[in-house]
Amino acid sequence: MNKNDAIAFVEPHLTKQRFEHTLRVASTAVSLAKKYNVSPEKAELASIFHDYCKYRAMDEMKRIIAASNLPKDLLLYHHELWHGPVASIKIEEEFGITDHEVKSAIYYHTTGKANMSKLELIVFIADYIEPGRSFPGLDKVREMAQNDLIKAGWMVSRNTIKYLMEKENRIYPDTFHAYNDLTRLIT
Ligand code: DGI
Ligand code: FE
Ligand code: FE
Ligand code: FE
Repeated sequence: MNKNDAIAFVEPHLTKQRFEHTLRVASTAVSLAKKYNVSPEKAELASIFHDYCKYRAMDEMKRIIAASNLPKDLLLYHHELWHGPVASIKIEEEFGITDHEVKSAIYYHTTGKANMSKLELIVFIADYIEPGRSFPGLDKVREMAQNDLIKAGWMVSRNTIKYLMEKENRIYPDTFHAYNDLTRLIT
């Protein structure tokens, strides 16, 4: 699928702000992809669709999780964790996107996971550092993303867990698996 078609499919499902976030994630991911020898086309496609299901009704997402081979334990955690896995299913059903690397980068963009590919890391990081985001410590992650993809991914993972613990939120196992695996790789 080409970029313009993908954008046209996604835009009506998002708010203006979320759509603009999506375009910024895509350009951030493409530039990281070029830097780290990953397919820029795959990085762009995954980024354009990463938040495709962000605003689906909770009932619809629940139904898709129940009826597909997605892990049922997702339903025991916050619904914010559902939109990536659900999008990975929907884009194949609706648009025939079967590329496993692209689908997986979309699937895991919120939590990460153990053994992330470069493409998965790029979408995970680009979602966090795109130029519209601002929070303390972000510039350090932006700088690291230019030097070391693994270390930058580790920083995203660590910051996310710190933030969730500060808010006393529950943390999905894949979120910890990402952190543990990346910590192993950087030490
Ligand atoms: O969709 P975006 O806002 O662009 O970003 P995202 O999909 O990466 O993250 C959405 C939210 O999910 C973000 O506030 C962090 C949160 N999150 C990530 N891992 C976990 C989590 N929330 C809970 N409750 N548990 C997690 O393990
Ligand atoms: Fe998201
Ligand atoms: Fe994210
Ligand atoms: Fe996003």
